Amino acid sequence: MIGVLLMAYGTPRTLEEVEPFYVNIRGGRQPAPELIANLRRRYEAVGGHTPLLEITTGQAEDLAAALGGQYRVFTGMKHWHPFIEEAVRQMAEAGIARAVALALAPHYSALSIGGYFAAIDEAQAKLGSAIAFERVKSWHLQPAYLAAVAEHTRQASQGFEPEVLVFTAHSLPRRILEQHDPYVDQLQETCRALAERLGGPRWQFAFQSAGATGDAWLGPDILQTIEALANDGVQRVLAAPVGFIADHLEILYDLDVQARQHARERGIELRRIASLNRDPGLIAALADAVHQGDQGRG
Ligand code: FEC
Repeated sequence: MIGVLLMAYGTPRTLEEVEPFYVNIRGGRQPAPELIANLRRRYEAVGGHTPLLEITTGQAEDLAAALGGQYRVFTGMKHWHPFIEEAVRQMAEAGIARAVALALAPHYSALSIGGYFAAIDEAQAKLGSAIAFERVKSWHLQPAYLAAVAEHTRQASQGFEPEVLVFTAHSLPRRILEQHDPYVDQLQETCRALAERLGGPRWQFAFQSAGATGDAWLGPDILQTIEALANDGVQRVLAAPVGFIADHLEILYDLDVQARQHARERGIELRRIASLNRDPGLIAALADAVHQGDQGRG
């Protein structure tokens, strides 16, 4: 039996959990009260919590069905329950000796995916387990993932006819550029591959959801991009958040509430493609990534 550790970001289940979740994201440091209040407001605006955990659990079920009986899929979250450590414990208890670790984000950065792998190492050290993990670092060019995003883009374009397609992904502190991190290059590769599949629409790339820290973050930010497009007289923009694969706060608030309102105030109608969530194309891409990881090519 080969284990699969499917990892996602994690989400607070209630408004009371927002503060400790934020503290966890900050590595144990307490954020300022106004930052916590602001984050609570964002969760309140999307109904108090996001469906990320349910979607991740559903993706794990679908992946298990796609992979078949030779594999057993476990789920663990980076920043909230059920934590990666809980999943590693379950894997050890189930007698798993060999496993593939796969994060539910297509593009590698030491600051994002590296953190998922570090959580596995910490869990193994704490639990005294020695599961041999094959780590899938990125899967940003998996054909089934590209095909699914392209299909969602075509569907969202029908009857809307966007003038510009804006691919987005989570921003990260600019210092990753000095560390030869592949994140930005991988994002560009995904965007170019998608533009080719879609037959070359006018497209741009923008970062989103930069954190409220003292760091300089990668840009341009989606809000700046919207302003620049408004100045060019553009009126219909379609966002394709290629760095995310599920409905969660960065999609449901940062794009659907904040960016959409920012666009509306500048005369732009901003729509976005539907998230992949449990799309069979995504599940096929994850299964392909697991098989490649299992063969030591992750
Ligand atoms: O739906 C939910 O409840 C969770 C949505 C969620 C996802 C997500 C994905 C990524 N993040 C990445 C990097 C950072 C960095 C910081 C940071 C901070 C936050 C905060 C919330 C949050 N992130 Fe997140 N992220 C999600 C949610 N993220 C909430 C705290 C408030 C805020 O800054 O907005 C900055 C840490 C700091 O403050 O010190 C860096 C990256 C991804 C995409 C890859 C992945 O999914 O793992 C990169 C989903």
